Amino acid sequence: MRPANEALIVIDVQNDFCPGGALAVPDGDAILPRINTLLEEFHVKVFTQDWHPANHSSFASQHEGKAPFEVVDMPYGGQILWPDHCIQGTPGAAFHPDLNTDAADLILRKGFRPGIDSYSAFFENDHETPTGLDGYLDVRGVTSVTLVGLATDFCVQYSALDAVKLGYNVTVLEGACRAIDLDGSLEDARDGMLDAGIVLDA
Ligand code: VGL
Ligand code: ZN
Repeated sequence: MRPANEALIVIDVQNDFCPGGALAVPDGDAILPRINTLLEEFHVKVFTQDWHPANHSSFASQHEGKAPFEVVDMPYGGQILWPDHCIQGTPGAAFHPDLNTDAADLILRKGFRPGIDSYSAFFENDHETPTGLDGYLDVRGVTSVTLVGLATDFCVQYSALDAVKLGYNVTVLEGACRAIDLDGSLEDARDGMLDAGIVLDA
C-alpha cells in the first residue's frame, strides 16, 4: 500500500469517453485493468464524473451554426464546443462497467452548471469556482495526488495543473490515461505539465 497521504484521482472513466461513446477517446477503455489494480494500492480514492445538463453551454448543439470542436468566447475565456456528452442520468454518463466503482471513497461530479464547463477536478473553467475537492483532500491529510483517466489533454491535464497550484505533489501515470489529441493538444499538455513540475510516469 501507498502512504496514507497519497490519493488516486480517477478522471472521467465514463461510457461517453470510451469507444462507442459520444466523445470517444481512442482506446479509452484500454486503461481499465491498470486503474483497477491501482485502486488496490491507495488509501484515498476519488473518482470524477463529468455530469452535464442536456442544455450545457459546452455543447455545440446549444450554439446556433456551430459545430463540435469549434471554439467560442465565453465570459470565462475560450471554450471548445463538444458533441453532447455525459448528460446527467444517461448511460453515456455512467462509469464504464468494468471500472471498480465500489472502490471509490468519493465520487465528485463536475460540469453541472449550464453556463460553465469544468475540466478540472478542482476548479471550473473560470479557474475560480471551486468544486470542493481541495477541502476534501486537505481534511483527509492528502499531500500527493496521482492522476489517471480521460482525457490526458483535457480533464487530466487541467486537474493536474490545478493540483500543483494548490500545493500538491502531482504525478500523472500516462499509461493509465488516453488523450483526445486535437491539433497537437497532447504534446502541448505534456509540455505544460512538465513545465509545471508534474511528474509524468508510465
Ligand atoms: C472532457 C471534454 C469535455 C474530459 C470532458 O473528461 O477530458 N473533455 N468534457
Ligand atoms: Zn464534458
